[in-house]
Amino acid sequence: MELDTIHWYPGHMVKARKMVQENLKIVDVVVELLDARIPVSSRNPAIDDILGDKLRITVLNKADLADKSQTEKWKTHFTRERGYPCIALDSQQGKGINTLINTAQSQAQDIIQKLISKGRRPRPVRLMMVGIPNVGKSSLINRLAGKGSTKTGDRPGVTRGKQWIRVGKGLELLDTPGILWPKFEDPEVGFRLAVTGAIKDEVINIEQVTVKLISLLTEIAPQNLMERYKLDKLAPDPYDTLKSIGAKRGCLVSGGNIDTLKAAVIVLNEFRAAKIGMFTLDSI
Ligand SMILES: Nc1nc2c(ncn2[C@@H]2O[C@H](COP(=O)(O)OP(=O)(O)OP(=O)(O)O)[C@@H](O)[C@H]2O)c(=O)[nH]1
Ligand SMILES: [Mg+2]
Repeated sequence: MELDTIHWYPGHMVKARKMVQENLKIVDVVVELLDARIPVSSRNPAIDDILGDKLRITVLNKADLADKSQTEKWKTHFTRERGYPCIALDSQQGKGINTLINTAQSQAQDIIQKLISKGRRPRPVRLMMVGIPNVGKSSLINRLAGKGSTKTGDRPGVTRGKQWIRVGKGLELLDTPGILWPKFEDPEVGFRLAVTGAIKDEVINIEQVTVKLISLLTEIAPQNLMERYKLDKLAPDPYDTLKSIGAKRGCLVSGGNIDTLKAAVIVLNEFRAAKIGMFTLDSI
């Protein structure tokens, strides 16, 4: 089934990209957040071009929602084949945060050493987050800004008007993350972004996306679907499965018909919360 076209606005992309490029000049390390469930689809395709040879750490965020063995494979891929340190994170619970802090510090060690060898005072390593909407940039910033952190305020001169958050000793973080849009001309990428919540629900057709999701799950994880919704079997047509789920969950409209939109919202939310299972949709 074809999904309706999802629109994005090139104007926004250009503006966001400019802002990232501006901030790139004042940071040492960029933390590139990807959604662990879709490490390819959640990447901005121009990221390599934008970041150039800037030091970079790839974070597979929301790892708590993804397939663990796939996350391991993706970590190896990014670390060995692309040559960036790659860390799996759960920014909601803070799992993996210390590894990120240590990695950032060792990444930028040479930069700080160079300052010292020139007789300058060592300064904290400066970080910036970048990633697509909803990938968890703010959650990660809040996590890092947790206990013991303080806003370091404006720094006139070098970084006019920028707010830095001190993350423990020797590390600080730009408080405004860079938003980079994904590219979803490919309907399959659009589907993966929609189903994981990267695209606002207002601009997607929830029923269509969910029917496609049910079709996918029928193929890759029928047992999970049947167990979650207490179904004895799955129908050949995923729309019929959606109706059965609606019936099980009491999604009815007057006349006894199934409210399929209501059922779709339930399935989509439960999938996003990994209640149906932990899935990685971009497989390696
Ligand atoms: N399960 C889980 N949820 C997460 C994680 N990180 C973020 N979230 C949730 O994902 C949603 C989006 O997180 P934000 O931190 O607001 O994402 P953002 O990248 O700042 O989004 P924008 O500001 O819209 O670009 C929130 O509901 C978070 O609670 C994670 O590691 N695991
Ligand atoms: Mg945010």
